[in-house]
Formats: sequence, C-alpha cells, structure tokens
Amino acid sequence: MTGAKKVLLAAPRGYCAGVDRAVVTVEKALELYGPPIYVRKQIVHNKHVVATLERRGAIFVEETDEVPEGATVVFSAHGVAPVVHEEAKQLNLTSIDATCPLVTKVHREAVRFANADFDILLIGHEGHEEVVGTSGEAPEHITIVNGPDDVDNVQVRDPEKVVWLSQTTLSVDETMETVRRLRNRFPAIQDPPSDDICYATQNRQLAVRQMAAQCDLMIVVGSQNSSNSVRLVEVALEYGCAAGYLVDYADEIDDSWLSGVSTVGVTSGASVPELLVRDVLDYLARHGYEDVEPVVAAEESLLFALPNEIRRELKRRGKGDSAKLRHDASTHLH
Ligand code: 0O3
Ligand code: SF4
Repeated sequence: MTGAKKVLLAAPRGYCAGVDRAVVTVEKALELYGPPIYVRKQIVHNKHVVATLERRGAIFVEETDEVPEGATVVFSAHGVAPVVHEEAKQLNLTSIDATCPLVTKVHREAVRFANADFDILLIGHEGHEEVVGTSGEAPEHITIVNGPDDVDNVQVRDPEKVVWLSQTTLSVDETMETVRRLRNRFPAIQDPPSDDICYATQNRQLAVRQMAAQCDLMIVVGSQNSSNSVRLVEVALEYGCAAGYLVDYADEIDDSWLSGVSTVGVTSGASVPELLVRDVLDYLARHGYEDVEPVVAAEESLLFALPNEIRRELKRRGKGDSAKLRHDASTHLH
C-alpha cells in the first residue's frame, strides 16, 4: 500500500430534487390521509427508502389494479404512461403523481415530436419503468435504443424526420456514443430541445470522474435496480479506479476489498438517503480511513414543489408548503 489511508467523498451525491419530492410526497400522503397509502412500483429505486415507508404504512404494488377501489395511489418518480392514469380513473382511485418534473419534461418532448409525426429514438434501458412510461406517451412513434450496439437494428420511416430523446439516468459518455452512431446512420437526426440526462445524473457522474483515478476502490451506495447508481460504478471503473462496488448498506462491504487500498472513493446514487453514506463512512473510519476529503464537482440547490394534490391539502389544513417543511418531514430518511 502506498500513502496514508483516506476517503474521497463525492459531492454532489445522494438525493436529487425529484427523489426528495417523491419521498416527501409519500410521507405527506401518509400524514395527511393516514395509512395505508398505495404506491405503484417502488417510489424510488432504493431498498431502504421502500422498507422505511412500508413500515410507516405505504403499500407498494406492481400494478394499478392491485389497489382497492376508491383508495389513494401515488405514482413513482420514474413516471407512468397515460394508460396508467386512465386505469386509475376507471378504478375510481385518487391518484397523486410523484413523477419527477424532469421526467415529465421528456414525456412532453415525446408528445410534441409524435404530434409532428417524427420517429422518436428513445435511448434507454428496455423494461426500465421510466422508459416504459415515456414510450407509453406515443408507442407508435417511439423506438427504444438500448445503447450503442443497438443502433444498427434501428429502422425509421423517414431519415429526415428523426429525433433522439433519452432516459434521464444514463451514462453521459455511453449516450454520446449511441448518438454518434445514430448520427452516422441518420445525419439529419435532431437533438432533444434540452438535455434529457438530468443535472443530478450528470453531476454525480462528474464528481466520480474527477476522483476515480485517485481511488484504489470506489464504494457506491445504492440499490441494484437503480440505474443512476449502477452507472456510477461503471463510470468509476472507466475513469481509472481499480475496483468498484455497489452496496445498499455498510454491512455488505467485505473487509477484503480494503486489502492494499490507500484511497477509497465514496458516493451514492440519486435515490439514496445520506444516513446510509454516513454508515459507510463510519465503517471506513473503524478500518483506519478517518481522513475524509470532499471532492466537489458542482453545487446543487434545486427543489421542486410538491404535487398539486398534496399542496392543496396542506393549504386547506393551514400547513403551508414551504421547502423547509418538506425537508423537516423527511429527516429520518436523509
Ligand atoms: O432511474 P433510476 O433507476 O436511476 O431510479 P432511482 O434510483 O429511483 O433514482 C431516481 C431517478 C428517477 C426517478 C428517474 O429519473
Ligand atoms: Fe428527476 Fe434527475 Fe432525480 Fe430522476 S435523477 S428524479 S430526472 S432529478
């Protein structure tokens, strides 16, 4: 081992504005309406968040038809296809939409280009909830492109009327490679009106890129089904870190990972409460990595207003809707 033991701690890491809004939406719904509150799919892709909300009375279901008639259902941060809103209406459910506004932005782009009769090439992971939701906006116009190697399979009606859009949580580098190959095949392809890979995904990857080469090991806190968290491990390895692991909890860290390691990088995905990162730092401190140095790639201050249904109800009960209120409410998950 060379040099003293230390930790490089990425910033930004953890909760993005869309996750904060979605988690607080479920917390507020529980508080305002009382349990049970049904949530369609995992509100965000994090084991700890889901388990904590479950203990407080949230019931997670896979499909809308599992929700009893007349109950309240929250749609997850990843967004839903219009058909899901329809189903909820048919079942007489009160729906609260916790879709991140930056995902909704991509839905709107899809609708706009579909109305203009474009072929839309949606770069994203087939089967991921966000991709299912976005493609459900205009299924007849959208083709999913599952990364660079999928480009050769793409067929379009008119190569002059093609646009690419993307899932919000992809690898920036890999997506640029997919776009480069798409542009080789369809030189007239249009770019999205603004970046679809969101600020939070980009910033978390940027921080990892900045520190990867200085780290012998990268520990990313996040769940296996969290696209943006999985990408952080990949980025660490691509940018020169020798080893990288994704863990939900500190107790998943294997002591042998630290053998011969002087610098450990630590970060977390956009759906990860900060307390889980604290546990990892505590574990590392117990193993001699007490020196923690932040690596700050960007400052973030974005906050989204809660969904209308929640704001209306808070207002009706004279509880207001300040950002402060939201963060106070979710302290235990942060
Ligand atoms: O989309 P991803 O699997 O990364 O989802 P997470 O882990 O829940 O993170 C929040 C991202 C999101 C809701 C869609 O952009
Ligand atoms: Fe929204 Fe980006 Fe967070 Fe997804 S990762 S919930 S798009 S802010």
